[in-house]
Amino acid sequence: MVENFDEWFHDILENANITDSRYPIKGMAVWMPYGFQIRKHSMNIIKKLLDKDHEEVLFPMLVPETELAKEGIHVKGFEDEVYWVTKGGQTDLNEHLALRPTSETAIYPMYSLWIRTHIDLPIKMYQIVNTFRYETKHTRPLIRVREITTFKEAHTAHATKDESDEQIQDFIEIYKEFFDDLGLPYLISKRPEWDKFPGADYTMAFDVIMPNGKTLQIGTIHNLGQTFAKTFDITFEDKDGQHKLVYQTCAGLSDRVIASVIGIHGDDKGLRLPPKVSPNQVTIIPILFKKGKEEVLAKCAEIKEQLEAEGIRVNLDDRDIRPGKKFNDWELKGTPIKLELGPRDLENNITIAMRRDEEEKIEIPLDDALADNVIELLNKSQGNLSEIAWDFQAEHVKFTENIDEISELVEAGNVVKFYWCGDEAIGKEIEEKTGYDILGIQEEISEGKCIASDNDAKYIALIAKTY
Ligand code: PR8
Repeated sequence: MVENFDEWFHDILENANITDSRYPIKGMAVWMPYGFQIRKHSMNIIKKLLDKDHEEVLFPMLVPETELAKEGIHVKGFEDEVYWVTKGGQTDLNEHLALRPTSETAIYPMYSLWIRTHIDLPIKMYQIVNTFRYETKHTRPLIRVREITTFKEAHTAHATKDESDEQIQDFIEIYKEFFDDLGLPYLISKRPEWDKFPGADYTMAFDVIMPNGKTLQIGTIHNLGQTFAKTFDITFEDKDGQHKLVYQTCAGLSDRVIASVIGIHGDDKGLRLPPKVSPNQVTIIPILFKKGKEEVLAKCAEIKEQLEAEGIRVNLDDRDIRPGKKFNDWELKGTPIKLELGPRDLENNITIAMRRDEEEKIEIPLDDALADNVIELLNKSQGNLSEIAWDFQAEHVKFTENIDEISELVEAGNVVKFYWCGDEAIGKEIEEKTGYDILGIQEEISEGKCIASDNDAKYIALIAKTY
């Protein structure tokens, strides 16, 4: 799998019924039923987290050209990626309409109307929508798509810069919690100046290391300062009667999150889904013989009911096919726990539980404690997947003080930590010399020398091969 991760990833999407990429537009795929369920459960987790202090809204998908063009730096960053609607039926439109590549230019003109005084602040809104980016880099299902089907974008406005910086920290905490629920490890860094979001003062990013050693940016949080406030005239009357510009932030996640759940937890047999996002947390597989068939099936149905009553998502696979085939199917689809029940188990009043993340089989009594026992196994499975993934990350982040060593380390599948002075020209030189991307700054330091100059080091930075 590690040797040929891209092929593994491509095959699993099809075999596990996640997406179908045969839709006849490049970079746009169909969410298949099983994939759709994973998407739904992960979306529900982030919604719940955001709902605590953000309001969900829904803006139109089309943005007038005049609005999109208003913010110079922003539009420059996206101009090559915008799809345009230029006709309504046979009629050429007077004003071209952009399919949102992201929604700053749709939302902020409305913020300008809504925000009047300090009482209206802060504003914290989010929407989950599809966005469109005519990506020129190699497209890959879920990872780099042209229709981002599940773009979770949050947009906030504040009275002070401090509040906007605090909001960045809040988003970091929310995203951590979200990724923790998916068992995903992450590297957080402040993107270098040349790689920040178009129009942002600074960008904080979450990256994961995929099994092939390439990093994938799975979430970004941007402090927009007052750039958009100036462009869209978003002002408020403060307590002192003065009219001031707001400070803004935005943050976004996409289908890439699902790609990393699939890639990071998967193994040679297929998916290994964390219980919190798995469509079925438990799959019951009856072992049927002619004799006692009805009894076994009836017991399986009873178990299903018993577990569902405790809020567990259960699937009873009563298809008329060999049990071996069912085991393989659910191994491929990554159900966290399989419960096997045959006539002899029924006699002994037990079921055999198999965790997808471990080989061992466990006997569980079919009694009142069944649901509790299953929940305990689900929790262990969730924790174990997360631990394995964090261990993998820890083993694949290496430090060096020698620039010539970077290539060897990255080619061996690592992300490399190094001392950097923070100078943009030196940073770009490092990228050019190594052929990799500086992900960003992880922490500030006050000792050591820059890896590529005589300057004192100011930061520990990360460099990697990126998707
Ligand atoms: C913003 N505005 O837009 P961002 N395919 C899959 N995932 C993608 C793609 C793509 N083509 N492009 C980006 N992403 C801000 C924040 C509103 C919300 C994912 O930020 O351009 C990446 O994981 O950084 C990225 O971190 C996230 O969307 C947000 O996109």
